[in-house]
Amino acid sequence: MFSKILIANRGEIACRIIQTAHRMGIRCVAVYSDADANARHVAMADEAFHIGPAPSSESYLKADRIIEVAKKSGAQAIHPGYGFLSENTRFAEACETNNIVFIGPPSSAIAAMGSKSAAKAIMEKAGVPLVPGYHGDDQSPDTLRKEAEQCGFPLLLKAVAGGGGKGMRVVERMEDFDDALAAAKRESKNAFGNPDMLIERYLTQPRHVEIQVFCDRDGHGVYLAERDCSVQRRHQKVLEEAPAPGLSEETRKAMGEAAVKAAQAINYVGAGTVEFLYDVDGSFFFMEMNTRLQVEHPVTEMVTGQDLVEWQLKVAWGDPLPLEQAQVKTRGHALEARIYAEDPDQDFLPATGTLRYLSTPDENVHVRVDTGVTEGDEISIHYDPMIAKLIVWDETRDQAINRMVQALEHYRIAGVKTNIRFLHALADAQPFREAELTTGFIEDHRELLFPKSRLDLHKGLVLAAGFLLEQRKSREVVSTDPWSPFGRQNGWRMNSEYAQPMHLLVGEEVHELKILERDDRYQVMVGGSIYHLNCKLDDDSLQAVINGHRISVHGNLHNHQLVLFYEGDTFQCNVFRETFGAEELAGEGSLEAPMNGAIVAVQAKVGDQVTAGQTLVIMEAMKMEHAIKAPADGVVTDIFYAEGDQVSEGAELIAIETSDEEAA
Ligand code: MV4
Repeated sequence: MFSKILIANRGEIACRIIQTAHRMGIRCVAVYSDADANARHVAMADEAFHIGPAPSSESYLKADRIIEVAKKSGAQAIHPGYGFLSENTRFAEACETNNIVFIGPPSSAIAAMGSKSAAKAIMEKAGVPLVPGYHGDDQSPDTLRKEAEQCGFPLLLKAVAGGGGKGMRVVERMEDFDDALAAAKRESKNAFGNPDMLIERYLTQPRHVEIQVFCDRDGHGVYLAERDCSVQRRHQKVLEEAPAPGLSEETRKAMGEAAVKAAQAINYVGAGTVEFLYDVDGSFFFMEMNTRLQVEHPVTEMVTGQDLVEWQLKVAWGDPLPLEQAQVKTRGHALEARIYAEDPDQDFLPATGTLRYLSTPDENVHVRVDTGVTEGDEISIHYDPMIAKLIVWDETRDQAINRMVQALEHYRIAGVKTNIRFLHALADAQPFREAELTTGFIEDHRELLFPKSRLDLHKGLVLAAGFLLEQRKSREVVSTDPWSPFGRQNGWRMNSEYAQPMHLLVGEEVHELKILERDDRYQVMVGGSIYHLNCKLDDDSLQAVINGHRISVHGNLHNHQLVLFYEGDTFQCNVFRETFGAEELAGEGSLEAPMNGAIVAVQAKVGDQVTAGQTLVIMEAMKMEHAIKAPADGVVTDIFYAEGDQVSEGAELIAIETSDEEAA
């Protein structure tokens, strides 16, 4: 077996590969860009080499540099993961030329699947079912028109050079054909540099069912069941599962055997995926073959009990396949949800930022988390916005769905927008439970997938108040005399009729709460209602009883922004500074901007002697003003911004030399 391999990738897949390699006693070399110097995959590897700036075109796609690192480090093989160089024939060839094993298929197999029409011709010859249509070289409009007539309508024009749904066009009637053809050719020429088209009968309600195949160097092939990846958004998979619900044993076998034939037809070696369109009547048709390990491979691992990365390493080393077809068994049901940094409410716009709070569900036989990030990491614009894959397993699909819903509720992220709430709604949606799996699922069920908040406004505000009050209490015990009922600051007294006001900003609106505390219970008045609140905070976990209903939430307070996590949903608010005393909120005493915002006023000049607590700069963010105050007596030595400037969270606004420093 290899003793040292290089992983030419980053993020969760690099971590995933390192994990198996280490379990097998193989040393791992990582590569990283400027943006990933402190990334998890670098920390996990035995050694790591810097390969360039953050953009992948200057780092993870630099084939020559990566091969150089492999040689320098003595790695015997390169695992490309998925994406980046995984399906790059020249890279696979370059590995071969440099006597480094490419952990993937021969470059010829990658090349064979590069053109849709060539792939279809190979599959036709191998006896793999194809969607009826035309995939010939003759691209004259007359021939295409004739073929269209023969194919029937509706039909689909697909770019020969396309992939992932790009360059496709549905044509409903012959009258529309010429215009559609011209437009599709133009588009494909622009997008792929190749205007050639193929014609297929258009299946209106297909499912995406794919077979995991494996071949060894002796030409033996097996299939490891199938995955249903029908739930997609703009050709991005969202939820995947294994096995495909409702697939008969006969179809599974026929599809599996067709997939192995497809792989063998191109002398495949290693892990591959053959994608099929699966029609309502149980028929299936070859769509394309992916010549790499796929993102969604864990669901196959969960139902087969096999480690596909281990299989890849063994096959690349030249070992025979670990199992024969008859030994491949599946058990139970697995689901995978892709957790993305994106905003479902803004048409899934990719989100960036710092994962300032990250708490994941416990892993066990039912729950697996594949991720490449840890708390404090940055989700940047440079790479795919996937934060993690959440994979669950149970004996039945219905139980697996329950596991997924529960695990999503235990996945808590603050600092970056995510699709967790959307995934929760999706997994929990009745049509999904009923396995109504079509490629149009998300479009067809929008009303179910963007539900209203699971916490109504008042409950959210009351819980927020409870969290803030309890957190403050837990901090005060340390700093003040716990025996004195009047030892607390800000005019807050226990056992009095004095109602503490609190102002919380939700969206654009400020809500005033009035809070009475008596015998460790609270009465919270908000919007004319009174809530009886009893709560206990343990670290970030709040157990609250509101009017006799016990609810548990988790919370994270950062720079006045409070996020509560409840049943896969979040409730967010901003805490007005005057709600609490000056010392109590994080960031106080710092001369950094507590959040992104604008400078409203600068109230000091360089050289000014200032005293502790004196306001130096006023910022505005999210409709609130924030005073940046001197943490101690001192002299202003520098001012970095002026009135009207926009500043980012964490930016240093002003520098002072404190009297202490002078003395020292
Ligand atoms: C199709 C089809 C219907 N009929 N081909 C989309 C991606 C590309 N690889 C193939 N795709 C499709 N090909 C015929 N003849 C519908 C799709 C399709 C689709 C397929 C799988 C998963 C999601 C999809 C979403 C839209 C369209």
